[in-house]
Amino acid sequence: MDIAAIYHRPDSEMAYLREEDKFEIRLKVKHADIAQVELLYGDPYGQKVNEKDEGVWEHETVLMKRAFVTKAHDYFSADVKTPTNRLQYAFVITDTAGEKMLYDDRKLVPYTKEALNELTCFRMPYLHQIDRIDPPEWVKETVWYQIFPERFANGDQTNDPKGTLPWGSAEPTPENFFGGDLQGIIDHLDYLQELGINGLYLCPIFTAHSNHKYDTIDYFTIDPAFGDKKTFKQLVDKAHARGMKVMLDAVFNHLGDFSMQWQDVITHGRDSRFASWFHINEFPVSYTKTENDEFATDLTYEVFANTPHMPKLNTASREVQNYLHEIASYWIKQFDIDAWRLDVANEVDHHFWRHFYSLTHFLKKDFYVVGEVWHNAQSWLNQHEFDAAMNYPFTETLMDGLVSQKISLTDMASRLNEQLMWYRLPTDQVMLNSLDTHDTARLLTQCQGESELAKLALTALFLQIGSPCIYYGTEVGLDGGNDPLCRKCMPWEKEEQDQTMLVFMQKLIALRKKYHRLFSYGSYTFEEIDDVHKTFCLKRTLADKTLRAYFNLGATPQKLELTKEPLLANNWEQGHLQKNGLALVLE
Ligand code: ARE
Ligand code: CA
Repeated sequence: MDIAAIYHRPDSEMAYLREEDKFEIRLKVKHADIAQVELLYGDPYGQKVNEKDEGVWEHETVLMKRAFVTKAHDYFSADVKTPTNRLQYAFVITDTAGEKMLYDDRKLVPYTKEALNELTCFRMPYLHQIDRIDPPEWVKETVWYQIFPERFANGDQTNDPKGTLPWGSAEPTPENFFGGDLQGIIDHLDYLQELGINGLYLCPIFTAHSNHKYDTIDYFTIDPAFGDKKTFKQLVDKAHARGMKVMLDAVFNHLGDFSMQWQDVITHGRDSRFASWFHINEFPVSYTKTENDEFATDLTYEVFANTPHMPKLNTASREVQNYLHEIASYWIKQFDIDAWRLDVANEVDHHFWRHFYSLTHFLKKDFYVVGEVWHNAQSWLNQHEFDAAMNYPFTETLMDGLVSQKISLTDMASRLNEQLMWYRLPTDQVMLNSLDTHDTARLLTQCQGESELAKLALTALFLQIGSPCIYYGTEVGLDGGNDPLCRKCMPWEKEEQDQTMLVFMQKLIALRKKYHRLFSYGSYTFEEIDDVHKTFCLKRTLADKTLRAYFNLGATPQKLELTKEPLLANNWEQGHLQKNGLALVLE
């Protein structure tokens, strides 16, 4: 037995209240090393089984199931119910050679009667419902649509900024404007409803200098180029009337340099009443320009990345906290928004987010907070700071396996399983899963223009545990390279749209919404991975429903006998999956 690989940690994603009365325990071991794991569990105040106070304390025993497998590790899991809310437990581990060990809070030792009598169990002293990670249920049924407001639709030419270009008339640049606005979104809510969308994720809409609005000037007003509060109220009300939730983008890591606060710092230096709002190392604030406007050197103050236009906010300052709390509350109380996406969330302090989380959830119990974190987000998701994260590790793993194919399908499966083990299941179920966003090259461009391949990747996205998010235009075959080229104007002329892709997306979204419980709660298993022919099957099972998705990313047609007509298919003919073939079957 590889004892170095045996790992458990209480009060984490390895031991947590998954539902009110279901406690999940996980154990991590070396892949294929362990034959079985028995979990001993019971009430820490349970009695010894005989009056001489010897022998084992009274406990239950359950066989753990091998829930997830990666190249390096297997994860065993079991659900336990305890009559009291107090819990202690230990593991009896038998490896494939029959070696039997006892693993508890203090030690990993050979299994003997004496060792059993000397158990010092792992403890979950008291299970409090208020501590349970319990994200909003509605997110599990949501299919998100991410909108970059400047480029979705120009519904009101009277608010177009100076120099606005005709819609779609030029490649997007960091500077140009095409007049997109909130009215344009309102005008296309029917289109989005027909697509099946029930969650709108808007990139920033507050007054700011740039076309992306991440350089905020005033968080309390809608950017005049996007409209006004009346239009925004209309948008939210009409979206809600259609059963669509609305998520806004909270840019709290930094302010824009045209903001009143930063202008005051430039004018008054250290005497500014806002000097403590920022991270200023030296007065007067200054920097050295380079040929790239986003990249300054010799900055005397901290910024986002290297851009002098985004001075970093000091969120440890009580004044800044009150200011940002007021903003967060304002848009919930006055406009009834349903969620905040947190920009550069990983660079703002935990103290601030913990208070932000309790404030937003105090105002709206089923509010959804998702942090932009491009890496493992355990330290924010392991406690009440965010409900979820933008799941870029998932994005990059799926794209590396299915699109660039720079990793094998076996490696992709292994990494996806590992990532599901990073968090509690309720957190996995509400992760914001995308294939592309306004910060990455578009899916179709990453697929080298192969819409058939894009469909396979989108199907895998929708099969995943977690809330799928489509970046605007994906459904009609919009392409585009890295930022800013991934922010083209949405094509609204039918002849500019890939109608086959649109029909496929409508079917895929409908399928996701129809079987949302299976996609959220069903088991998740990769079957028949063949790295040579580049085929695999992903199985989702819940109760008596099993959904199997067969993929063929290879060039050679693969024979596939199906007992039923597929719910969704692509390049599947006469019992063969052609190149970029897909068949999704419900058994
Ligand atoms: C400009 C340039 C970009 C350049 C960027 C960063 O145009 O080419 O990559 O600067 O130097 C907004 C605008 C961007 C603008 C930026 C700065 O939308 O067009 O980009 O302001 O002026 C990291 C952060 C992540 C951040 C991305 C951009 O971790 O939080 O960089 N994303 C948010 C928003 C952006 C927004 C900002 C932050 C600023 O979503 O739209 O940018 O408010 C790796 C790393 C990630 C890194 C990622 C992308 O994967 O792991 O940490 O994200 O690359 O660079
Ligand atoms: Ca406009």
